[in-house]
Amino acid sequence: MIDVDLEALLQEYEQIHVFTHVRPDGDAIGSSLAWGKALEQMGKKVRLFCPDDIPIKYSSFIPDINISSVYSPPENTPTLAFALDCSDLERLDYMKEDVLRLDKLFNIDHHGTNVKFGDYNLVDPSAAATGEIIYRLIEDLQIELTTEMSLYLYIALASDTGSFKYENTTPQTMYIAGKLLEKGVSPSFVSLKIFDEISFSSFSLLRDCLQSLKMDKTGRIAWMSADEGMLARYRVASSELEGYINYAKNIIGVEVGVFFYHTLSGETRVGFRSKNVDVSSVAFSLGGGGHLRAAGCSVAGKPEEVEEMVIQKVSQLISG
Ligand SMILES: [Mn+2]
Repeated sequence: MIDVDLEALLQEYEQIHVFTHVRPDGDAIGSSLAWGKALEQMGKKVRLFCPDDIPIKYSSFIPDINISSVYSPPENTPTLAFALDCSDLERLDYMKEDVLRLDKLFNIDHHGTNVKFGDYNLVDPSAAATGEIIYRLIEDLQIELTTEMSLYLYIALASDTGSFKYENTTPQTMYIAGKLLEKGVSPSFVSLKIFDEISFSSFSLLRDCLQSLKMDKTGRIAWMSADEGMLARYRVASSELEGYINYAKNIIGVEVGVFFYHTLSGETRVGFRSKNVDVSSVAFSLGGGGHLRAAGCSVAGKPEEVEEMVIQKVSQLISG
C-alpha cells in the first residue's frame, strides 16, 4: 500500500508543510489538523495550508485551527510536503506550483480516482476518509493520540461518511470511531455542529435553491441550481451549498441527484450523488473526479446549456 518507509523519510526532514484541497470539507480539515499535531509530537516544524479559508461552520467550534490560506515558501530549508485528501494536484488550486517546488511530495488520500501525483503515494480507497488513514499512521508511528487529535479525526470520519450512514462506512471506520469516543469525543456535539446547525441566511438560500428543483421525465434524475448572485444576496460562502444536493438525491424514485453552481466567471461546478450507479464516470468524463456515489466536475459554458448537457450524460449513464 505504501511505497516508502515513512518513519525513515520523516527522519530526513525537520520542516514539513501539509496541504489540503480547495473548498475544504471536514475530512480535509480534520485530517490535516490531526496529522499536523502528530508531526509536531515527532518534533517537526509543521505548517498547514489550504487554498481556501476554513468555512465558519468548522472554524466556529474546532479548537486551534492553524491552517493558512496564504502560502509562504520556506527559506533554504529542506521541506517535505504532504497533500491530504486530494485526488489530483489541481485540487490544490493556486498552491499547486508551491507544492511542486518543495523537496518531496507525499500524497495521502482515499479517492479511487487518485492519480498518484506524489513522489510517494499512500492511497487507500477502502478508507472512508483520509482521517482513517491518518489514524492508522498515528498508530503505526506510535504517536500519542490526544483528545484534541481524536476530535479532529472524528470530524474527518463523521464528515465523509455523512455521520456514519454512507456506504463507505465499514467495520474499520466504526472501530476507529469507537477508539476516538474512548478519548472523550462527544458524537452529539460534532453532529450538531457539522450536520444540524445552519444559519438563517443559509436556510434562506436553501429555500431559493429548492425552488429550482427539477426532475426528468423518468423520475430518476433530480437537480437543483444556485448562482453566485444568490450567494452574494445572502452573504454566504459557496461552502454553504455543501449537502443541498442530497435533497435532490433523496427523492423517492430518484437514482441520481445533481447540483449546479453557476459562477460569475462562466464556470459551472457540478456535483453528483447517486443511490447505486457510478457517477464518478460521468464526472471523470467531464474532467472531474470523485467516488462511485459522490463526484463532481467543473464545466464552462452557458448555464442552461451546461445543465442540459450534463443531465443528458446522466440519462445515458442510467439507461446504459
Ligand atoms: Mn475525504
